Amino acid sequence: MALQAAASFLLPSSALSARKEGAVKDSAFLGVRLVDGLRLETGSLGLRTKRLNTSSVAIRAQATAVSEAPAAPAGKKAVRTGTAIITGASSGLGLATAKALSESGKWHVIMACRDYLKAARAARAAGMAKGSYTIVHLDLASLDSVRQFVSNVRGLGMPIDVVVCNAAVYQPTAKQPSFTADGFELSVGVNHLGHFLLARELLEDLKSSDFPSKRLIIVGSITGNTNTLAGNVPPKANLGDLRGLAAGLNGTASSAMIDGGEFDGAKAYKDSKVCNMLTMQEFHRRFHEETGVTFASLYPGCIATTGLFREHVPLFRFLFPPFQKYITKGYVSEEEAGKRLAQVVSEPSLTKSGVYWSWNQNSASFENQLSEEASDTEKARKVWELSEKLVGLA
Ligand code: NDP
Ligand code: PMR
Repeated sequence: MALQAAASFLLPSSALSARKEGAVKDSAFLGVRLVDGLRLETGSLGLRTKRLNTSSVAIRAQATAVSEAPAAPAGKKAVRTGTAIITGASSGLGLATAKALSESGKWHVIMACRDYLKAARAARAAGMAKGSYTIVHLDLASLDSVRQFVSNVRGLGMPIDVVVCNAAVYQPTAKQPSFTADGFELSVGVNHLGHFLLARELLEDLKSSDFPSKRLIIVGSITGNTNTLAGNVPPKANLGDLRGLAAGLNGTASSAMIDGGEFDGAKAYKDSKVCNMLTMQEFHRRFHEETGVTFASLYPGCIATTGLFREHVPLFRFLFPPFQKYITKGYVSEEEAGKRLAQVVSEPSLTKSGVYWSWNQNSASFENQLSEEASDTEKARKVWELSEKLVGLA
């Protein structure tokens, strides 16, 4: 009952009309299994110092030295400070994870953000120690920016031990698609294609890292998984036969949607999350053995208060947190979610590759099952090959 009452407030009107028209079966709501779901620091990192091109406005500086990792017990080899790149670290989950890692004293965080000033203010407001992070400009809505970022980060001369593809946009109320600089529909362009190029480029750097556990993490979500109640809230993720992706998602010569259908911002986001989870597994199959890199994805819980919902209607933003707290009980705070993602970055117990991590009500991590589509190996291969073409790698 409570779920049904909430549905009328929380569901997008398109979804409600779809229900009325019978396009969505009631069983989709009730008959499915509920699854719980940059001046540059050098010395203490043991880095070579490189002279940076000061004309580049893309790299900005944080001063002072990086805190040392705690001394290792006698007989054990000291582990150096790790370096983790986190995209979209200026708010929400990315910021909370950057804070958790920075506070551990064991990590230097490269905050890969599109808005330098916002990221700088956010890091300061979160109380992150000055020397524990570096902000480097990255706009995932531009493949040129992704390539420039890779070059700038390499210019820092730091090792790259962990990469977290976290940034995302969600446009549930958009009537028309918007596009990246390269002409891809924005949600899939930023959430998937920008990250795909970034991850492919940085794989070499991860491979050459001497860190005990190097990792590439791509944030997924329950809402892209149709084996869950949340994943059955319309519009449901569905990549179809990938005809829209194959045609370039440009909304003119082709559809802006991966499946070739009519534009729907909420579905585009969920489709992008399916691509994120498929990409993680394809990386695992192609590169885990050869590189020793751990590839992982996760659903951190419903962080109902983040900026992800900034484009949603005010009533949704008002009701969503209490709905998730008291009705679905899927809510987690930004702080808790940040600790979860920080575990996937650094916990020795979460070294297994190819895993989609979730947490139970006691906040214990477990290996979760992906939906049929999000674990379809043939689809993963096709998404990989089409994405390669779109970002200019094939
Ligand atoms: P936020 O909106 O708080 O964070 C998103 C981040 O992505 C922001 O830092 C934003 O930058 C950045 N970003 C957006 N567009 C670009 C771009 N073009 N280039 C670079 N950075 C960009 O949302 P969340 O913290 O909730 O989302 C983080 C991740 O968690 C996403 O992958 C999301 O799918 C996932 N997730 C979230 C859930 C939730 O309940 N909130 C649940 C499951 C998964 P800026 O600050 O400049 O806007
Ligand atoms: Mg959902 C256990 C049930 C559950 C969980 C864990 C989520 C998570 N949601 C659940 C159930 C429901 N939601 C139900 C029953 C409804 C109908 C009332 C519902 C509705 C709903 C809407 C309209 N939920 C939403 C929306 C959004 O716009 C959010 C979204 O899809 O963003 C893409 C969302 C979410 N619900 C979640 C989570 C984690 C989200 C947002 C984030 C995401 O996947 O990144």
